[in-house]
Amino acid sequence: MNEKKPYYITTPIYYPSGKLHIGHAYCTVATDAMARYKRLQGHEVMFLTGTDEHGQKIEDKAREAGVTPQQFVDNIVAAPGGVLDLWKLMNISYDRFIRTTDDYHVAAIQKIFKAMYDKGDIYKGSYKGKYCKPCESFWTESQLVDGKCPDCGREVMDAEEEAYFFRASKYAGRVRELLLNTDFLEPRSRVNEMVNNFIDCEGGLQDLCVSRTSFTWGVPVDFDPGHVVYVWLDALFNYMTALGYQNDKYDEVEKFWPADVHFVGKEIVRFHAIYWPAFLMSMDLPLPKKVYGHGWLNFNGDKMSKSKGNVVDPYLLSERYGVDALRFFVLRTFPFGSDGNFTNELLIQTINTDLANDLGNLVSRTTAMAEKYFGGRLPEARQADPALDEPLTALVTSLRGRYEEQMEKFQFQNALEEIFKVIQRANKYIDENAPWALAKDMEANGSRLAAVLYNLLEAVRVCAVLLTPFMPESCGKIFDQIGAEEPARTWESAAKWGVLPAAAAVSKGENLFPRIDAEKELAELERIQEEAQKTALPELETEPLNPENVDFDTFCKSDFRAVKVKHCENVKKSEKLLRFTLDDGTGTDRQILSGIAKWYKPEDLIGKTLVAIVNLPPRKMMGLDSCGMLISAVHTEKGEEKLNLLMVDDAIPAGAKLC
Ligand code: ME8
Repeated sequence: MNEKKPYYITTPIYYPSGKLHIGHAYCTVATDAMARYKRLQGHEVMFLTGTDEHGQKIEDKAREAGVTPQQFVDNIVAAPGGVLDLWKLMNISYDRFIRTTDDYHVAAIQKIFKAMYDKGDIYKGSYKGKYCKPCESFWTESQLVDGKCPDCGREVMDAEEEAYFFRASKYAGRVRELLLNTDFLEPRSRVNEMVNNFIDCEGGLQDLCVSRTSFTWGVPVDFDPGHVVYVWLDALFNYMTALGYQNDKYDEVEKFWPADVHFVGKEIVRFHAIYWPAFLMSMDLPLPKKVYGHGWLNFNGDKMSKSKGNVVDPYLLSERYGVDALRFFVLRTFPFGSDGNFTNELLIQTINTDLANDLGNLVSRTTAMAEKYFGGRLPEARQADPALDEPLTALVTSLRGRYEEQMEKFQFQNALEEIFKVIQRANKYIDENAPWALAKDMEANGSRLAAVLYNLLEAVRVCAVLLTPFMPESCGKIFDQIGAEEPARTWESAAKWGVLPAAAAVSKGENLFPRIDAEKELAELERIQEEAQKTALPELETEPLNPENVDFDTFCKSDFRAVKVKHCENVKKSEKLLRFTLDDGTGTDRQILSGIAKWYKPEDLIGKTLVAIVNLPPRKMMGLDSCGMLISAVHTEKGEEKLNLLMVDDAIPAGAKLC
């Protein structure tokens, strides 16, 4: 065993741009379980998390909120219900929390940027390309997917500005080797995607734009005012500045670098698996041992997103079922490397099956029987029955090895599966030995009954030791109930049998995982989540302005006219379409079909003066010609699409041109 060997593990540092949801908590809970597991093994662990506070998105949000960017991020990081609060609630045992606005980090980034510049790995050029504002990512034309951001699928805009570039191309060969010929990036399935899309693509790995001049909320490039350091360069180096790299605040680079593993979500694997090693190569620094790209948690099959109002609130769920149940659920149910689909049904089913039925029952039955039959203290005399006992003891004593194998591969789901096989086996052992039947004749069977209960307590103990990284609080309570003092809670003790003293004080405590009435609870959850969705959704949302210019001559070609509604009716067999007969001032009726039946009754529109574009080519809809388009205003209110036809003063004559 690597007694006290330092172990360094990190989460991504979060954008404090809004409330964190269960997807964010997923990675941090996984990192926490891993950190606790390593501590249990005896390693000296550094678990780093933090917040990534610079960039245009934060600057924009702060402006919208009418506060400075610093006030904005402070409010989300440190305020009640903020990031620090959530980690406290989720029992996250981080050792260090970095904020990229911390002075020591900012100064270190300036030094790093300058060093790369002096080396010639950062040079000044002009940036021309596409920019995705929400992702703060630059893209070349060829990287776009259907003209949109390949990460988030949103519109990108043209961008051109003087900028510094990082010579990523210089390191392409080394990064390619690293990805293809080592275990640096896992799961392995992510390697080809990285190499094919970003290195072996047309034009090879592009140099990366690493400074911006169009906003100011970032680490200033100290030798060139007006430039701020690109957020990803700033953010990635947090993993080293938090140890003291290029600063005096800490002095732990020697001890903890290179990191044992960076856990990151799949959409940011690109930054961690390509640019991060390239930056480190440029600075002649050792590379982290591993980057692990985990999957996403979706909700009811859909990507969680604030704008859809379908984010799952970890506060709400922890309050209802307990933090441990939630921590357990996300790691027990979804394979860490793949996407998972979070549903309320699955959550409740897992709590009921694994925690209430299997684990909860095992603990409460065992402790209740120890109390009932022996007043909570088992007698020394215990009569073994190898044929009945050994299948259980063998499974328990070999559990740690199987668990460790899975934990080392970050296969939390499988590690937990191994534990639950033992729990299920132990429940079966109760049925096989029928302690209640033995108890009928204590004189004859007392020592056999003591052996059965002792074996069960030992099985519970070993499972609780190995479950501790996942459910620290509940396991503490289990230890108390079975009378397991510190030596019986250790990693070493988890591979041994017979560690609990015979006379340990066992007491049936509170029911750790009460069974949930699924039907009632699901209905309640749905109601709460719908309610929350309504309040989470913005009152009013409008489409972002189109960043693309249209030239004036093209615009002038569009012929907008005032038109009067002579007749209007629903189109047969169509739920959406209304058929308008319009006076457009020419003396000949114009027919336009419009998909607005959801918002208007035909009779309410007769006689109104509307606006239409009249020189669009005719289109057939439901077998009818539509000659033009009515103009309406669209927006979203509380997630619901709203439409208002543009109506103008009735004094405006039909056919009047709008210009
Ligand atoms: O990416 N399921 O920050 P972030 C699983 N600041 N993981 C999810 C998720 C979901 N539904 N939604 C988000 C950033 N995440 C950068 C990191 S590191 C130097 C800089 C994960 O707040 C996401 O994949 O947008 C990412 O790993 C993490 O939450 C933080 O996302």
